[in-house]
Amino acid sequence: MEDLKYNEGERLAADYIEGILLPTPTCDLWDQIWNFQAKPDDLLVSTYPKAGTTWTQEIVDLIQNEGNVDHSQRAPTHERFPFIELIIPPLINGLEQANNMPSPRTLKTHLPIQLLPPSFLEKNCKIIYVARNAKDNMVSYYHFQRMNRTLPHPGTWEEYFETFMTGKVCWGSWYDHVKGWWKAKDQHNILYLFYEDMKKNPKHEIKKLANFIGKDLDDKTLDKIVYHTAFDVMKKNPMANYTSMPTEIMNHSVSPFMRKGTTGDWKNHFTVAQNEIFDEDYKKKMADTNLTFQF
Ligand code: PPS
Repeated sequence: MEDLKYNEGERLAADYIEGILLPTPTCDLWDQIWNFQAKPDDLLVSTYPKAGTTWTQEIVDLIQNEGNVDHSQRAPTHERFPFIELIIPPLINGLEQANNMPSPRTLKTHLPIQLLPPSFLEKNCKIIYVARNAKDNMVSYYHFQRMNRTLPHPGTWEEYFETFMTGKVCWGSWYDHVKGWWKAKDQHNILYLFYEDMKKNPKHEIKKLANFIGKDLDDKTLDKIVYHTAFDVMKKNPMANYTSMPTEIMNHSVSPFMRKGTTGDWKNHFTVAQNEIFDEDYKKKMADTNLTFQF
């Protein structure tokens, strides 16, 4: 495998596309990404980074396979589901992967709704959006930026707390992302789910996903999917835990991709003062939506 085009200790740079920070190689191919041609039978898993994408992808794969666990072992997550705007030269080109994949395709994106390639909505593709409460999402993203060299270094937790709240992270503001997709869900073919609901009642949410995908699964298959997509099982699954990524990209010894997989870990990171500042700011930023979260 060729070396990444940056040196030990360095990170990929990031730039802005319409005010949204994205890794520079993604910005460099932006015209091609924007003009991506979705097909009517594409299924898209869309999330803000660290909201439960990988978990949802594994569930979706097992629903599509009707619980065939061996089939879900055919390749690592990032090969089974092209991540359309992920460009890490020369290792990964999600756009090419998607274009070369036979239909029906299941794709991944973290793009905010306004940057979604228009063909997805024009072709009325089914889209699954998963949202996670901002505090846990922030904590998870912080640890991910520590271990992932294709994203900017997060700095200290105190610094990151500000960076996240001001939306100066890759893929932009959490607040705008979840609100934008929430607004879009009523006009398009979008199933909007929550990480916290999936944690509380996985079988119920898996059933919702199966219905949306158009699969009628029996109870035994649903139970099998619940088991194989539980955090502890996925953490040990080399095809789902991102350990197959080159260490130049993800260094699991800094922080594992499958880190905690819980709701409420923010309480181990936020100080009382930070929590007050956060809540105050959150109220203002979320005043214009009826979207609510469980913390
Ligand atoms: S990414 O890089 O944006 O695709 O990351 P993403 O998959 O969205 O989010 C990673 C977080 O999801 C947790 N995770 C899970 N939680 C519960 N159950 C299962 N099966 C599961 N699989 C992954 C993962 O641990 C990350 O959250 P944190 O809080 O960091 O542990």
